[in-house]
Amino acid sequence: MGYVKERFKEIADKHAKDIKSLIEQHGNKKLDEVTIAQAYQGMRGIPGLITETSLLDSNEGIRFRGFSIPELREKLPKIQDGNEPLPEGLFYLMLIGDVPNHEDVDHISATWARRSHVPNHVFDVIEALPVSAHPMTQFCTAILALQTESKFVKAYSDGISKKEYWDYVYEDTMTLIARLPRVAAYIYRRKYKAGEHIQPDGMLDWAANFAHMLGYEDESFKELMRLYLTIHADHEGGNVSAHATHLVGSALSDPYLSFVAGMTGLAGPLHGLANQEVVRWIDEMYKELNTEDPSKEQIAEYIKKTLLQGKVVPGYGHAVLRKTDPRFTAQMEFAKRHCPDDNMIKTVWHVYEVAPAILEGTGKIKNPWPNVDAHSGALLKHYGLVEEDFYTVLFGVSRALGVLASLCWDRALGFPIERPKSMTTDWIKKFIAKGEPVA
Ligand code: HAX
Repeated sequence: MGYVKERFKEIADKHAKDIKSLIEQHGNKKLDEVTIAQAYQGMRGIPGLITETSLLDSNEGIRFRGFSIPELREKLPKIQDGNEPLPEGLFYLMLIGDVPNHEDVDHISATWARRSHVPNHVFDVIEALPVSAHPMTQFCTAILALQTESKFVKAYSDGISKKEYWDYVYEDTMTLIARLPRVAAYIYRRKYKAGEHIQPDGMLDWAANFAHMLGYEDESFKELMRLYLTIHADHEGGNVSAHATHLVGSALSDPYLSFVAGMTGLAGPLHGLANQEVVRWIDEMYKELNTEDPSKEQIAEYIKKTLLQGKVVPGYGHAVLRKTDPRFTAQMEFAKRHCPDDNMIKTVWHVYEVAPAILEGTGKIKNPWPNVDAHSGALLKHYGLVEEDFYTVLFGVSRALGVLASLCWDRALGFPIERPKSMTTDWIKKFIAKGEPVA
């Protein structure tokens, strides 16, 4: 057993004991009341999930194990002379709860490099799809094909004890994360680079190797990938990709099956597909206005037109956040340092100057500020990764870190199958009439 795994087990056992006594002493204490509106409107704000890896504050944004994104950029290990955190370090932090040192990060990097070999049948499965299939469809299919390697499935059918579930979920997690960049890069090169694939470079860190396999050797693009794969990793437990992974995992579906559920959710335009939609929206604006340098007035008119057409302005709004997403700000800072003169990036900043007031003016949009997806596409375009259909796959590779670290915790803590109560509208009406729950 690697020492990170041993450390995880030790911490998880202690935490499980804490939770047991917490439930014994305070299990009947109420967290909140649920309203009828919440039941109908996407369960907003109902505190009903435990996710240890990160916590979202509606004003401050995400904190991973208590650390904000600016703090992570400062504290997590970097490569020599690098400025951006290594995603391996964030994974360690989410799993163990402490900031890792260089040795911890090297240990994870080496484990992932060692396990990164993707079996041939996975490529065959991808090849069986038409090249025109959306990259997220290819990605999800490939994850299912990888599932033949699940150690959890084998151990479960061999009849392991409940106490051992975490062990095999951990093993599957490490192998799956190790293989995702290879699979994602394969899909990219297949779809957009005539199938000219690039072999992995085992000397590089996880993010840099991913950039290399995609075909981007620019050092600052590798830095962008380290930042990108860190900041997209987790956003507490209620978002669609995290919640879906957790829910499916609660049925003891293995990490591959659980993660693919998260990814099919991430592929929705109100969630992870928004990064693709932002770039398309800007491109359409350029085309319609016949300029790639629209004024703020022109952008404002275009936003109003989008709203009048009954469409969403992609990259703006959030179910929980009520201020500018710090993940947007981190990308803006990166762009200011590396590519402040890029045209589309300047448009993103101009949209940021005018959109919030217009969105707020509608009186119904609860958060008029940009989310993570408002910025990422323009940065990727700057480095030549112009194929926006692929952006959600990048998001998915990153999201694996958070949702799979959480899945390890779910099994280590012995969380049961998830099964909230649902009602019919008829039940709700009877409840309103009687003022108390009805049979
Ligand atoms: N443009 C236009 N209308 C918007 C809007 C936007 N950016 N954001 C919210 N609204 C609308 C909603 O559609 C809703 O309209 P109806 O009452 O007519 O149905 C109303 O404002 C109230 O919505 P809300 O309570 O403010 O927002 P929700 O919690 O329901 O939805 C969303 C949150 C992120 C889905 C929403 O803001 C949205 O659709 N944004 C655009 C798509 C986007 O950027 N998604 C990515 C979010 C971040 C993420 O998960 N990344 O992966």
